Amino acid sequence: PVMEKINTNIVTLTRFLTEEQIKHKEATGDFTLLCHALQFSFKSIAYYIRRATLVNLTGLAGSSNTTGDDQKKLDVISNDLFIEAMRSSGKVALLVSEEEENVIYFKDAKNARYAVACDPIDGSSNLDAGVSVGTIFAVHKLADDSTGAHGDILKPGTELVAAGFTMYGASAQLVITMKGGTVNGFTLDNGLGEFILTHPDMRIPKKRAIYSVNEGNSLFWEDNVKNYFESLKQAPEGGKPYSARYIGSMVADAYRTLLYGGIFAYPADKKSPKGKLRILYECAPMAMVFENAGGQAVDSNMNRMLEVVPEHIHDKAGIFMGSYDEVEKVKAFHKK
Ligand code: AHM
Ligand code: MG
Repeated sequence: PVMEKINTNIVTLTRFLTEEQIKHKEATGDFTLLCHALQFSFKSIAYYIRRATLVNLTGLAGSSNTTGDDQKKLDVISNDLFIEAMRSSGKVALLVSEEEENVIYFKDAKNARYAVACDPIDGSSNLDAGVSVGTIFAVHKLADDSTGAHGDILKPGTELVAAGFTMYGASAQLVITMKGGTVNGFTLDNGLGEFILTHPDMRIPKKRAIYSVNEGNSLFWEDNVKNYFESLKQAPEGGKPYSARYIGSMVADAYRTLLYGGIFAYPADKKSPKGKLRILYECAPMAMVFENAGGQAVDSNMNRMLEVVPEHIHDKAGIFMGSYDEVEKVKAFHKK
């Protein structure tokens, strides 16, 4: 009989984090603990999303179910789960969430050295249709003399110590990168309850004929943006024009772009002169992932996305990110 070959030497996220910590002699273990708290929040959000339709979690918060209990929309639950995980880790001094107007300060976390920004459920307009959504996160270190202040999070992406995102799709995927490091992809094995390293050292293909943008906004695009996307639809001699792929969840469009290559964009336009996506917990962490995987990310002014500094925590930017060569093409069109 043919026996299934079982890999007994799997690298779980827990093992990966432990090995990373050992590599850094100066590490105190605080960052590892913070990552464990992140890991737990991803697992629990993934769990609730899987059960969403079954336990009546879809729909709007604030409405009541048949027994009169308040229903909690997944957005709210995920935000609460994330905040609680960060608070209870004791390692986070402050948190910015897309779902919270103001910065949350964890005053009880006395020796906390980190500041975190997150979008607990990105792509939530897709939730009720069961289309992939995910969590985006970005981790900064506090300034040496700081106990946690606004300025610890209003920093450029170049200062990030770690960033990444999850995508809750056919399986839950986690993509994570650390400062100056590689990009690693994990898949949640539901049976084991562990994230398994399935995509070590992810590298984005140098180019690929796929573009991902909400073309419904093209009426409002500036000419250079229009011209760039129009150029992708011109078939070269004997060749094919680009394929269009747009899910409308940044995490899912980004994950595909990371694996297959191509371009993802949400440009600033005449209707939204500052773009739609948020710098701290959407643009910067994605830019860090894409750069560390060998790709590029720029804003609508063609500035390196990681160097953009927000003035306010929920500030937005236009974004183009993807394969190295594709972003070069975008830049060339903006010089014309
Ligand atoms: P959200 O954080 O409220 O879910 O909004 C962000 C989402 C991104 O995931 C996605 O790239 C974009 O909004 C889609 O916007 P649009 O529907 O305008 O194409
Ligand atoms: Mg979002």
